[in-house]
Amino acid sequence: KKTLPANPLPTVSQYACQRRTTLDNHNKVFTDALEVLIENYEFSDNKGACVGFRRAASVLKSLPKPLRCLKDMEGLPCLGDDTKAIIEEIYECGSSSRVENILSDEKYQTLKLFTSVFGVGPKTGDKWYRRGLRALEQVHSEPSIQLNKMQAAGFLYYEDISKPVSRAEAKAVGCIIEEVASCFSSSVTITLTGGFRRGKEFGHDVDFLLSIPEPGKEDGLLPAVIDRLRKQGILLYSDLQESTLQQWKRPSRCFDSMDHFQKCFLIVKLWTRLVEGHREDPSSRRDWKAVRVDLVVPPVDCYAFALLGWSGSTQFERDLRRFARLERRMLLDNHALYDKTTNTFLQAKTEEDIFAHLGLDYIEPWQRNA
Ligand code: DGT
Ligand code: MG
Repeated sequence: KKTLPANPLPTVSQYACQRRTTLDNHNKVFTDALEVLIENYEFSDNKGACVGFRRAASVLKSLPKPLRCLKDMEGLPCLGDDTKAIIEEIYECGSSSRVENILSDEKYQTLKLFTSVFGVGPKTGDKWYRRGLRALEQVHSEPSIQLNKMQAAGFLYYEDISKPVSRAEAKAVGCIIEEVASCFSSSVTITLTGGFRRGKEFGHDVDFLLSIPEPGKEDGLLPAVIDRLRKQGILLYSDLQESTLQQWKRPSRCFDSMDHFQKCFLIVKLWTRLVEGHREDPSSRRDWKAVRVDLVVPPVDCYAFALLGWSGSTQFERDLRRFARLERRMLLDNHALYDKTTNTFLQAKTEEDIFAHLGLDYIEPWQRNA
C-alpha cells in the first residue's frame, strides 16, 4: 500500500529568482523570528550566519501556505539544522528561546535603536554602545561625539523619517520630483522603484529612477533637481554622488558594492496637504513631514539593469547574481550582464530581456518580495 506525502509541496528552487514571492507571507511567525537572528548577526558582522538564515527566511516567504507540521519542511532547500530547530521550538512552545533571548538583550536593543538613525550603521552603533551610551538623547548630548552631516540630519528629522512612508506619500513625492525634473528637460521619465514597485504599501524611503532618452543628456540633472528643491524651500538634506561609471569595467562579484550611477540621497519636506486622502489633524503641530528620497540616474543603455537592480528585494537581487554566476557563468550587476563563456556583454532594453538572457522565467516586480 502506497502512502502519499502529508502535504505535497511543489519543488522549491534554492534561488529566489526561480520562485514567485508575493507580499502574502504565510509563514510570518517563522520569518519574523529568523529576521531577528539575521539582524543580530548583522550587528556582529557575522556574514556567514546571515547568509544561511536569509536564504531560509526567503524560502519560507515563497511558500503558498503555512508550514503545518515538521514534515512540511522535508525537501525544502536552504533550511539548515538551526532554522529547523527554531521552527520546531516555535511549533511546540509558540516562540523560540534563542530569539526571545536576543530580543531582551540590551546590546541588541541598543544597536537596533542606534542603527534606526539615518547614517548610523552597525559599526558606529557598536562604537557608541561600547562607550556606554544607551539612548539617542545620550548620544546627542555627548560632547565628544562628532556626528557627520548625514547623522546630524538623521537626528534632526528622526521623528519623521523613522516612521513608515505610505504609498500616497510616495506618490506625492513623485509628483514633486517629476515637476522639478521636467524643468531641466521635458523628456525626463521618472519610475518608482524599491519596495513600492514590488507592491508594498509602506516603505522606509521612496526610490526613483530618472532617465533621459538622449544619451549623455543626463549630466547635470540631479544638481538641477536639488537646486530647484532648495529654491522651493523643501530640501532638508542632500548628498549628491556624481557618476563614477568611467571606473566601472565589468560586473563585480560583490553585491554590496554600490553602483556607479549619478545618484542622490535626500530628505525632503512634504506638505501634508499634497498627500491624497490627507485629513486635517488639528492636534498636529506641523503641516509637513520629512521624507527620505533616493534618486538614481542611469544612462539609457543601462536602464533595464538599473531598474532590475533598484527594484529589489535585496535578497532577490543577491540570488539573481548568484544564479547568474553559478548556473550560467555570467556576471550581473546594476549596470550590465557579462557572459564569461563568450566574453561579451549582453544588451537589454527591458527587464524581460535580462531574465531571457539568464534563461529564467520572467518574475513580475510584485513576485520579487523574497
Ligand atoms: P524599503 O525602502 O525599506 O521599503 O525597502 P526597499 O526594498 O525599497 O529597499 P531600499 O530602499 O533600501 O533599496 C531599494 C533597492 O535598491 C534594493 O532592493 C536594492 C537596491 N539597493 C539599495 N542599496 C543598495 C546597495 O548598497 N547595493 C546594491 N547593489 N543595491 C542596493
Ligand atoms: Mg526603498
